[in-house]
Amino acid sequence: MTHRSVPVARSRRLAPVAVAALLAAFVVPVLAAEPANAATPLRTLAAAKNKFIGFAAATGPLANESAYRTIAQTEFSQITPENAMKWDSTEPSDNQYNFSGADQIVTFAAANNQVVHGHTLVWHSQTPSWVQSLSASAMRTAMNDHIATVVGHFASNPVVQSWDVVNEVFDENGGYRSSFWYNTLGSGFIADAFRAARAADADAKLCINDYNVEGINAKSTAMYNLVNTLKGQGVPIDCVGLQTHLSTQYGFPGDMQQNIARFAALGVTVRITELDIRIPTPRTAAKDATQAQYYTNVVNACLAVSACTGITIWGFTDKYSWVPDTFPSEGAALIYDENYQVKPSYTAVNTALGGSPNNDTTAPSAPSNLAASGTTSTSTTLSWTASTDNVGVTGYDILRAPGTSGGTFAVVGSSTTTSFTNTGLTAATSYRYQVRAKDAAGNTSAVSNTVTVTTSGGTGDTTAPSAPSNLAASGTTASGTSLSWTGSTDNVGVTGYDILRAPGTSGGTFAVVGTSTTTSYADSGLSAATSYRYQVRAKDAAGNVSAVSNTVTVTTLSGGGTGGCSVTATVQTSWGNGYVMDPVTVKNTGTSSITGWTVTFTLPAGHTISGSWNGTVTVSGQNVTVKPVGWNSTVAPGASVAFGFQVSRPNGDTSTASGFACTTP
Ligand code: G2I
Repeated sequence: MTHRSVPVARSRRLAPVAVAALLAAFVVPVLAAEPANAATPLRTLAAAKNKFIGFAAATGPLANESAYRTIAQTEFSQITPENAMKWDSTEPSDNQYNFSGADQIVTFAAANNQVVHGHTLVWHSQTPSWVQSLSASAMRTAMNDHIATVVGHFASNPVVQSWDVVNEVFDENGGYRSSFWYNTLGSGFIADAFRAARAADADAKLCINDYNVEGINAKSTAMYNLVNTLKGQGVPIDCVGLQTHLSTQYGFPGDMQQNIARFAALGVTVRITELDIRIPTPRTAAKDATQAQYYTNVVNACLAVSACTGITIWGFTDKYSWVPDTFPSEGAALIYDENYQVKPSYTAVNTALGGSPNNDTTAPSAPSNLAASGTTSTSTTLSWTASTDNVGVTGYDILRAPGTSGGTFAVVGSSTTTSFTNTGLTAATSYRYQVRAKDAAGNTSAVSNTVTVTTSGGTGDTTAPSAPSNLAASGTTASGTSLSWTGSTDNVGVTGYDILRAPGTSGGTFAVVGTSTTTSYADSGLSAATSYRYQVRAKDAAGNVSAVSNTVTVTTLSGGGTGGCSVTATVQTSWGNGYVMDPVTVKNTGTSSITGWTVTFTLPAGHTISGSWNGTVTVSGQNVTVKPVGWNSTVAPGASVAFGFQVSRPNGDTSTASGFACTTP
């Protein structure tokens, strides 16, 4: 059977559904025609745009959780096995194949009219050690056998339509990754793998897949050049996968659409293969909004180029995501939360695909079990059981009325979690609280039960806060340092911290040098190349003072020397009408740390910058100025940081940017 038969089979299966929907429109009274849940499934919207929308499936929840299965089949038209088709799953020992997880996913997809993208045949990760230590000829044989058997297992199944043949073969600078594949077989393993996959399945679409290749940069340009070369050599390569593991802290790759378009111009299709957008946890409404905008941008970039065939989200629920395991303080990268409730990022994807989930008029359920705890003379902490909603709860209003009866409830705060601490209360006073939920469309729920709180007397407290702990220093310069610590707890609430400092590494006296109402403090005006010791202690409203924290010793950097910098620019790769300069290395040539640097250079006439990374670029005529992006601003004496950029130039012009100079503030 060929893969081409699938769209035919699918449209045959869909036809009766469309007819039923049409009939329903005639028999249902007009006012009730719009269902309460106005969110059209993503797969319906994507199909209307001629794109697939998929997710990476984990075998455990797919087998065991009905909430997971329901979303998987309702919202998505495509599945990529997150781990089940990797080498360590399919061939853990030489010639011992196991397709249990892979078959489970393909069976689920077939039952739900979905297609499967195989991931991944040749990768340096999740490949058993027996493969990694083979000789060159044995490794080549093992690779060809593996591809023939795994691709062959699904070749006659129309559900499995495409494969990631090679995965992550480049390093960040656009060189080949120094993997055991490359180190043993040279770069020829890539073409060999594609030929073996084509031999095993004449119809499957064969892809190369990588991360950090969403925008135009040195790595995506290397991928572009390789695809171009392979096509020229007649190697069977059909598609490029942009993994798209983004983080809101690094900015959105604004040239993503342009990058997709340049691959399309090579005659390959492009897939967004592993989309997730992580944020620093915990979630807030503002971070959710930024993330939603990134999801919108990715969908729009794919919609804008017809050769972009669709988008696979790497999971769909924050309950199962690789992100927190790899980036411990980041996560919440997906479009459903841990409780399978849609997030603003879901609404963003749905809207970008042409849906109108915000036409929703269904209010969330009322929050329940509102309770107060930890009440002091000035504050109380509320918690409640979450509401549910058809398009997702976006937050809660907290309402308060004075006294134990009468008066009016007014909003005193909001929360995106199911708890809230209300501060600034008056001692020995009663208040009533309620909460209500809101959804993305602005619908508001009924209020929860009412809870009455009476603050404590506010006098006579003699309990000191606990001592602050984990005091640590960071970002030390020649004249300053930043302290942070774990907060204290207290029966009536911590009001602030004293910061104490003693001279030298021992002896002397600790004296208060500042105060903070947060758990951090920046000390400045220090002497260069000098040691200091710090401690912090907590205070409460009644004036009780805690024991001091641990002591941290800080030695400032040597100063008084000269700060200075040099710049060295390298042409990494060039082609007929463009080139990449990377790395452009900025070195601190002075004897003290520098904060900030400015590189200037000149572009020949007709040259324009088409992409850059790790630098903030401003262009005036042919004069270019580059400053740090933030993290690469401070450079220690003798150390270096680097940035890179890509230039478009007239065909046949072989000149490159020149006149590089570096200055420090
Ligand atoms: O790292 C993110 C992705 C980058 N591109 C290639 C993808 O294949 C990769 O996916 C992740 C999976 O999301 C993780 O689930 O690949 C990881 C492995 O490199 C997967 O993690 C593995 C854990 O490392 C194993 O300990 C665990 O047994 O998942 C396995 C199954 O849960």
